[in-house]
Order: sequence, then C-alpha cells, then structure tokens
Amino acid sequence: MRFEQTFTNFLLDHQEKHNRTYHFLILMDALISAAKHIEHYYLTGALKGNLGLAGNVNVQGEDVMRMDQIAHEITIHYLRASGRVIHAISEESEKIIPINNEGGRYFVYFDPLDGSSNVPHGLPVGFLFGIAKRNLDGPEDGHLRAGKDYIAAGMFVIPTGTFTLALKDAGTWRFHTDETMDFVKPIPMILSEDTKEWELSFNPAHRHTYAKNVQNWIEQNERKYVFRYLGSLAGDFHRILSNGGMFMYPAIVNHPNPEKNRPHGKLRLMYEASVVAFMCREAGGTAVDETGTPTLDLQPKEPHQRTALYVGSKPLVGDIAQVLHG
Ligand code: AFP
Repeated sequence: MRFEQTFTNFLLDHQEKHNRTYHFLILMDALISAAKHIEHYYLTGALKGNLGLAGNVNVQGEDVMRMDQIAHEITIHYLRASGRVIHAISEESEKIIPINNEGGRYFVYFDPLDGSSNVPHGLPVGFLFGIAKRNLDGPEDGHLRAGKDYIAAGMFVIPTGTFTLALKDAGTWRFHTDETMDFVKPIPMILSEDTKEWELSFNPAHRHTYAKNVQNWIEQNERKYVFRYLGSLAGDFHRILSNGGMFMYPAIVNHPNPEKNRPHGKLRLMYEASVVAFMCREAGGTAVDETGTPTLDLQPKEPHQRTALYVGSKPLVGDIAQVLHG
C-alpha cells in the first residue's frame, strides 16, 4: 500500500521546521472543513435546489446565488469555531465581521464562492482566502493588510477536489483529495519557463473596452500563446500556475456605454487579486495593477476595493507592466 503525505502532516512539518505554533494548523483545519462542506453542498446543490438565485443583491450590486450565502455561512461558522480569528472580511458581507477580538490571532479575507456565473451549470468555482497575522509585538489596530503582509493565501477549486496553498517565503503547493477525502500529496508549484506551455486568459468579450495600449499589446502577443478562459478566477489561475502565462482582468475604460466603465477593474483586491498575486509570487511569478504597481504593494483603503490585475509569469507580466507604465 502507498500512503501519500497528508496536508496536516505537511503543515505540521512546516510549522515545526520553522519553530511556529500550532494555531495556524487549527485555522487551516477550519478553512478545509469549510471548503469540504461547501463542496458537498455544491455537488448535491442541483438536487437540493441550492443553485438558484436567492433574489437579492450583495454589496457589489450582483445577484446573490443561494450557494454564495450557504458558502459564506459555512465559512463563518468554522472560523468562529476555530477561536483563532480576530475578524474576517467576506465578499458576501458589506461590513467587517468581528469574530474573536481578544483571543484571535489572524485576519481572514475570503470569497467563499467566486465565479458565480458558473454556479447554475455546476462548473468550477473558487473559494479564495488570504491570511494576515495580528501584531504580536504591540497593540493591534486591525488595519486592512496589503498582500505583502499576508502570511498565507490559498484557493480551493470547487468541486474539483484541488487545494493550492502558498506560505510566506516558503513556496506554493497543490494538494488533491484522496479516497478518504483528505488533501494529500503536496506538489510544489513553480511557474513553467517553457513558453510553449504558456497560456493567456482574459474575457475576450471585453477586449475592445480595455485601454488602447493594452489592446495593442494583446494584438501583438496573443498568437504566441494558447488562450483559455473559464470566468472563475480560481479555475483560470489554477491553469496559469500549472502551465505559466498570464491571467488578466484589465481596467474597462472604453466601454460604449461609459457608465459601464470600470476604471479600477472588477476584481476585489483583498480576497481575489492579492490572494492569487501571493500564490503567484511564491511560485516564482508576479502581479501588477493597471499602473504597473505590484499588486502585493497595494494598500487597501476599504474591504471591497477593486483593482485591475495582470498575474502570471514574470517575463509576460513584466512586458505588459512596461506598456502600462508608458
Ligand atoms: P462572479 O462571481 O460575479 O462570476 O465574478 C467572478 C470574478 O470575480 C472572477 O472569478 C472572474 O475571473 C471574473 O469575475 C469574471 O468576470 P467576467 O464575467 O467579467 O469575465
């Protein structure tokens, strides 16, 4: 019989090697329990009628699917039960959610069901999260952390049974579920340098609404790479991590209906862009916003702030960053 290393053993080794406490293990256990629970609801959702619209809109002005609410509630339950979280920010809640201000040690920023246009089809969605730690050396003011201050970030691609986790200054690993539903077999993720494998990923329906310099860059470069787009950041970024290339969600500045422009992009900084930028950095890649500024340096001013995003292999992101700077 062959036994693969479990996620828990992997993390235990990591914490012990770096002389760390077990608090982070407890937090990760909570996130994994939440993800498994969400996956279960998602897999059985059509039969239970959980994949329909809930009939109201969330803080971003989008329709809330019933699954979004279920995923949010499941995650908050497990974070609360862990006792390790000071406060959380969720895509599904306008306000910061206080959890354990006195005893908590971590801040968790998450989107429990990202890519909701895939929900009615049962296609992949993401559960994305970033984690920062309270200031252990002095008073904690609970300020919103930039991605460079995260200690970990990860994503579950639901319902594929895959989990990717990046740990600060240590690397990015991918896990798969085994027959007992444990995440096992850490695979180090390092962005491929083989340009033949690289992929480009963006919503082609929007391309004529991008800034002219971005449109020109696409025209000059797109034929060199394979094109893939799922419409769920976790799924699209999952491929970029495996094959290299670049995912982008540029600012929308040339929409025929100017009211539909999104000069700050669509993606949310704290629980989408910074999360994938962190995983990408730990896998040897990088990410920038519409001004060419590194995504991980962007200091959030409010929990649901948006940003444009270019994330992936360093040479590609560096190339477009030059165009953006210019
Ligand atoms: P939804 O949850 O509203 O589908 O948004 C998903 C998302 O934030 C991200 O996961 C995708 O990469 C991106 O938006 C897709 O947006 P478009 O539908 O405009 O391509």
